[in-house]
Formats: sequence, structure tokens, C-alpha cells
Amino acid sequence: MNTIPALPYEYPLPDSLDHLALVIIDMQRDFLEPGGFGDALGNDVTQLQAIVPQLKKLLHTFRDLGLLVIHTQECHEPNLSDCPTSKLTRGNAALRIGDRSDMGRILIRDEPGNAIISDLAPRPNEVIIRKPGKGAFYNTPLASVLQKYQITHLLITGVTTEVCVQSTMREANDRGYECLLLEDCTASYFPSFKAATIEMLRAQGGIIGWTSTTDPVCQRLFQISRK
Ligand code: TIU
Repeated sequence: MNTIPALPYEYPLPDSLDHLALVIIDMQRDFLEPGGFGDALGNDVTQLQAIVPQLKKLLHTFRDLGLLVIHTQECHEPNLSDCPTSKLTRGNAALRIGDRSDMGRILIRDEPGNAIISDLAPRPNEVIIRKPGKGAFYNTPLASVLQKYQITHLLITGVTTEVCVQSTMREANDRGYECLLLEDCTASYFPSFKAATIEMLRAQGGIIGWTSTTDPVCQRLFQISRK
């Protein structure tokens, strides 16, 4: 069996890399640029930009190897019919989901701020999952997409580590997916939350999954694909 160096122990890969997918969570302007939802919640958005080079490297590896790439976007319908009042009324009362900002309406599908950043822009053959919640399975077609492509193993990346990334990894783990979180491809507005999330996900013998970093993962995937 092929494995990848990881914590708390080597991550077991599937028999064929065709069963492995890269999931990139919410790398959208809303969270990474001033004037979006992250900013409206009072966060320092520059924290998240640091992971872009490594995430680009991982994305290019998946593209070079012809493996499945899934991008998610946190967003709502223009009429907010998929946004519960509990979500709408939290945060900054002066700038809420659906309000107008410099990047269009906050967290609304197809608005400029909802676009995935240009460095990681999806290609036409890649999957885009629009999600109204923090977890990527809730009220989305993600489960059926993974079934269709016979995916069993997920490399998980994106923002923010303790919110949408953690929710998605927990949802995926409960559904039986083997999840590996890339530490240098995920970020939080709060470095201490990122560190705590990484610790808790891989604690107790990998109770939610594994963690690793981009370079050993890319090396290993290229090695295996050359065999
Ligand atoms: N606020 C925060 O940390 N995150 C979110 O609202 N969404 C995601 O994590 N994508």
C-alpha cells in the first residue's frame, strides 16, 4: 500500500490515485480581500493570503496528474432563501450577508466578491460546489459528486481552518472518507485557532483524520504516478 508522510501516522493512499480528490474550501475574494465578508466580521484578511503559493503548487500537481479537483464557495441565493436568520443576524450589524460592498453583495452567488481568487481560478473540467453552510456537504451535491467519481480519499485545504475547513472534514469523516488536511494550505484569521484545530483533528490516533504538508505530498504523488 502507498502512503504519505503524515501525522499521527502515515496516510494510507487508495489503490489507485483516481480515488483521491483535492478539496479547496472557499478561497474566494469574500474571505481573502478587504471589503468582503471576512473583513465585515472584523477580521484581518491578510492572514489568509500566505497559503496561496503552496496551494497553487498542490493544485498544479493535481492538474498535472489529471486528478479530481473540487472548489467550494460559501454563498447564498440573491433572495437569501437559503440563509437562515441565525446566520444572517450574527456578526457586524452594519454589514450583513446580502448588503452591498465594494465587491458587490456580500456572500451572494455570482457577485464579484464571491469569485475564487484568480491565482486558483477553477478550470472548466473542475467541480465547483456552492454551499450555504460552513460544511461542504450540507445542502449541496458534494456527496453525489464524490460517489459519481468513486472518490474515497480527500486532501483538504482552504479557509478558514476552524470554521469551513474543520466542518467539512468532520462531515467527510462521518461519511467514511479518509481525510488529510494540508497544514500549509489552510489558514485562519487566528493562528492559535489554526494550531488548535490541527491538533484536535489528528488527536486520539487520527480521530477525524491526518495532517501533512504540501511538499512531501506532491513528491509522493508524482513518485507513485511514475510507477
Ligand atoms: N468567519 C470564518 O472564519 N469563516 C467563515 O465564515 N467561512 C469559512 O470558513 N469559509
